[in-house]
Amino acid sequence: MGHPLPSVLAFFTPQSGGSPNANEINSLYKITLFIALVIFVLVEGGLVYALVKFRARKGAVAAQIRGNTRLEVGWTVAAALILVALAVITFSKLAAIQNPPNSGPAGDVLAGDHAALYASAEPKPPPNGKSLNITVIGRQYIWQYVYPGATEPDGLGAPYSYETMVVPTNTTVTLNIVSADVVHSWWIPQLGGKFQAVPGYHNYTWFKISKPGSFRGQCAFLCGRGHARMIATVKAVPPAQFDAWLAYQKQLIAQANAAAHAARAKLGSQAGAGQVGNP
Ligand SMILES: [Cu+2]
Repeated sequence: MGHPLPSVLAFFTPQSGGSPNANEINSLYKITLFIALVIFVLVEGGLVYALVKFRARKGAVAAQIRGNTRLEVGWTVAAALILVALAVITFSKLAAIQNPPNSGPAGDVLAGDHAALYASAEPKPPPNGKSLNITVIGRQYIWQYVYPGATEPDGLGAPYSYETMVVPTNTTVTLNIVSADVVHSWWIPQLGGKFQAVPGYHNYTWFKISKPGSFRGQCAFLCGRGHARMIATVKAVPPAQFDAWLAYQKQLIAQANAAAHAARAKLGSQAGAGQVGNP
């Protein structure tokens, strides 16, 4: 970071660098910012020039000009052309922002076939239909992530984690964002745009991280007293490490469930002061 310009520019532009969609949003923002800057300098430059050149002088009489058809048509057409150019550039970038690409060749094997899940037109699967699909559940006041690997037909028994989402590198990760209570907003700035978690609705987005690393974010929608604590981290690790982590997570959940089951059984068999017998 020798040159000061990149850091100044980074201050005024969206965060990116974690995922292709975030990078496309960033470059689109920079193109628009650059065009707007050129127009700003031209307009303000003309204004300052006129202020200085035609400032009030003793005895000077201002010229009275009524209309100039060529000038008026000129700036209307020029403004329209700039808008058309911006629209064309935006639409040409939109596909790369919205549509997830395929996983890389070194992607995770757990990136399964989700074609069946995408019967509705809304969520966009990668071209080959394979992605690691994670359900993001917003709840007051913590993010929960449910990974593939349900052991029961109703979707129960799947491994999950809180606050930190672990994902494999080189793998297209699609997110199904839902809420268990009120509206929350999922946002990891370096991985792309914001998506709201709305009770009763599903929102979909994706990211693909090439190198191991951590990306921090926070709930971006005031959701109650604990909103400020509702942080989120996406941690990308090599696929083999992810598989090992997921297996360990499954084991921890199974152990905790077994312990809870045993404690419940023990409580049920005890007759003590706290025991209330059925009449
Ligand atoms: Cu919140």
